[in-house]
Amino acid sequence: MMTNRTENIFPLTERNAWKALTVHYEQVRRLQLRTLFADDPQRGERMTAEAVGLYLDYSKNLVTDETLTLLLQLARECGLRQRIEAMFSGEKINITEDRAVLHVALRAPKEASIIVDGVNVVPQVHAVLDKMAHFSERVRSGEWKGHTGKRIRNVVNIGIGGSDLGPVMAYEALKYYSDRAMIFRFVSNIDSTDFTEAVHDLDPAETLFIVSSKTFTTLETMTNAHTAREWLLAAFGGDTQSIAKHFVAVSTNAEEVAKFGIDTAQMFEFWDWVGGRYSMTSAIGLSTMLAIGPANFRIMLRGFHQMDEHFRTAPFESNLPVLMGLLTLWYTDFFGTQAVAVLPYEQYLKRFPAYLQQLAMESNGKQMTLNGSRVSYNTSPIYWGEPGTNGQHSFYQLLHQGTSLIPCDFIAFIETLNPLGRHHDILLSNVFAQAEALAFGKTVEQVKAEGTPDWLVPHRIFEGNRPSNTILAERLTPEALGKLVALYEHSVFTQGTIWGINSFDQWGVELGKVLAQRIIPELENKIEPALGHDSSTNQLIRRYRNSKGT
Ligand code: G6Q
Repeated sequence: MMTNRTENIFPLTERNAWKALTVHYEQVRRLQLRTLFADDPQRGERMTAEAVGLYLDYSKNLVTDETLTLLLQLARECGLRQRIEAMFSGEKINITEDRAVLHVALRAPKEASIIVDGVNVVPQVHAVLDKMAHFSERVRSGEWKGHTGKRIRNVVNIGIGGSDLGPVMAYEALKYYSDRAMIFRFVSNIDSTDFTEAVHDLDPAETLFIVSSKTFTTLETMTNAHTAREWLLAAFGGDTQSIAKHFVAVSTNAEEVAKFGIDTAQMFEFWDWVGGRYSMTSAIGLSTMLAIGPANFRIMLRGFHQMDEHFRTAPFESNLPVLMGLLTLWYTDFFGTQAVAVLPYEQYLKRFPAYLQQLAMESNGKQMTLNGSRVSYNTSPIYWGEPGTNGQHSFYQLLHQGTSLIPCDFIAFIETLNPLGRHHDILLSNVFAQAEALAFGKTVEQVKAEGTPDWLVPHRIFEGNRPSNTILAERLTPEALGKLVALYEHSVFTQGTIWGINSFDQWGVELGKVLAQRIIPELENKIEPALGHDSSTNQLIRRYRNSKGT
């Protein structure tokens, strides 16, 4: 039985730095970026930080040196340093699930030692990585054959949430490095369209399914996995021998894997101290490894590890995840902003915002502190975005002239992987221009000077003063992707630590799942069920039953 593990956290709003920030906010809230830049010509060079090959320009934020000093003081008062150590050393900081939080162990070098419940987990991590590498090589080389002797050309990952978003994002992000002779698909949704479309043009004899599920009990994943099993068996006249050649599992639950009919020798293991949304560097990354090969996968892990070490050891003043986390907190809690736009100017990162949605919002979308009392301040903002320049032609209107203040993270790479004429210069000129336009806008005088008629002037003003970070890296490599993901993981950790919440549970997704289980038989029963929901839910159920003619 779990003991009472609430933690005694000193109230955030009682911290000296928080109180000082409250006063300070009143003094600086009307500051203009135009003035800040005019008063300090070095600002754009000074307010930058660079580590492990990532360059962060945070000068276009609504902060002064004093703001940063107070935010950094807040991080110290909240014990961020100790919390980082607690995470890295395997303490059970996920108190509501009584678990360690050790995604950093997944990318630790072989010689490292991280102890959980008296056991060094690093050798286990490397043993699974080796097993994944061996398997990936066999599939990629064609040595691993399907049931009829054909080589595997298609890989379908079946998983959802943390067992899907990381693999999809990483596959898209690293497509340039992937084996183009192979097809990768990702099935997550319980909506049958997802599975149907994913396999409609695939030959079962050439298709490998990876059933990725930490628990191996998730309704969507198990339903899709059973459908996949039927699809395969239908192609092979019901011969269950075929399953061994076409199904592997990634899970922590060997018992359920065996029950499903997958030999546990074909199971790639991970552990309860890996949270779903932090699992892309575990065996959940098997599809990534199959796509880009074991060597590139290890390079990606190296990138993660470099950022992990930076986060753990760099002084907070120059610590990229700490700075980004604190800036997000500054806007969320003092300016009352509710969103962060993540805008990668890199087509391969098109699923990165979706990945961050889960990472940030499932981690910090909480209202209870670690000691079980309700917070009196805002926690996670909404993370969202689209790759540039597409977003510019749709929602950027609101970023520039809307009534909401939305801090933006621009992400760009100096070199493109696909040089084509002037494309990359134009792309990069756009990212720099957007950050400039948001920060400095366009004044009445400027608009008038263009000869704009008076009545049109108000519509064409850009008030500016809209904050952004710009993150620049050299080139989108597996290593750079690792650094970028770890940057956000640790920024989210920084925010959650200061808010005093548990960033590693997700009880908020439970209620809907339970209610759906109750409704399923009410939709399927041949006999009209007695419905005990509210009148709206009852009516929706009746309407569906009547229409489908149950
Ligand atoms: C992530 C969440 C959640 C989880 C899915 C899939 O942090 O825990 O998104 O990854 O619910 O769970 P399984 O891997 O157990 O199927």
